[in-house]
Amino acid sequence: MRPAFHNGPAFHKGPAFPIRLAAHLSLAALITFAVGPALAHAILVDSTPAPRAHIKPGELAISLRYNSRIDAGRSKLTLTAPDQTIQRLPVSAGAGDAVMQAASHVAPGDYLLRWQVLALDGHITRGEVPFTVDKP
Ligand SMILES: [Cu+2]
Repeated sequence: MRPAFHNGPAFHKGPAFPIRLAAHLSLAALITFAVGPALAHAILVDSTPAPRAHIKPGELAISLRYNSRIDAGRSKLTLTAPDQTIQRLPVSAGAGDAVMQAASHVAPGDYLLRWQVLALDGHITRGEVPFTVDKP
């Protein structure tokens, strides 16, 4: 596991205690109705494109899979293009709510995907997936 995949611990210092407590209480209510794996903050376990992958230009289907369920609606994904412009990509939930999906159109150059996800335990994690689009 590359460190860049999971720099969540810094976020654990984030919200003040009462906010954190409230978040956990409301999430506990949600969890009562959830059937699923044990709670954990989300760690990226698989991605398309893979980190440092070289891919072809054109339509790109992005898929990020985590070790636990995430709230895609409160997670976000940005794509930094070779010219350093940053675009926020609309995301949707994938299989088992542990996958975040998006799409983009890419031309040759170096890109950086930045993800930030909210897991059901109320913790936010984030990371980066750099990749390169080769010339056709
Ligand atoms: Cu956590």
